[in-house]
Amino acid sequence: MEKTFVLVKPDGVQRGLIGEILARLEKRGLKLVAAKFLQVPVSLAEKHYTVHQGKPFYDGLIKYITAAPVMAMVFEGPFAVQAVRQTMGLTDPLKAEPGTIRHDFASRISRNLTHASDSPENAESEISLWFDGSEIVNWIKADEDWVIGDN
Ligand code: FUP
Repeated sequence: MEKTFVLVKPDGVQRGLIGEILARLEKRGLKLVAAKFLQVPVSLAEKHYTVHQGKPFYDGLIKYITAAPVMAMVFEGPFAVQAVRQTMGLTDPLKAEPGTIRHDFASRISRNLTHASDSPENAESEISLWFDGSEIVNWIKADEDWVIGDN
């Protein structure tokens, strides 16, 4: 089953939106398989955002993501990467569709509340960057067949 990495960024934590964001993903039928609350060290932030190194917004991005605690999570489900990205909405909240988290709670790209992996390959590398294998919990959710079952 596909896994994806999700961060509630410092603005989401400071604004008390961890529960709201988690609830939307849970209600969508995604299964939480790992979670931790942490203050991100600069070294981890730099590894996570290595593709953006050298871009004009890079220094500000590192400052933002390390400024206050984040909630890091792994969700699992069929097409989890696509499903989570859809629930988050486009990176720029002004372009995100109504009903998405970024549309409903944000208005600036620099304070867009969440991160979610953009491909299954990046999900795998982000999950192993942020979590030890032993922190991923393999469990069966009671309603699984009714939410994601095949016919
Ligand atoms: P996403 O895949 O949605 O995490 O978005 P990107 O990897 O394109 O960008 C990562 C983060 O950089 C965004 F969440 C916000 C920030 N960013 C800016 O601040 N300005 C930009 O022009 C692009 C991205």
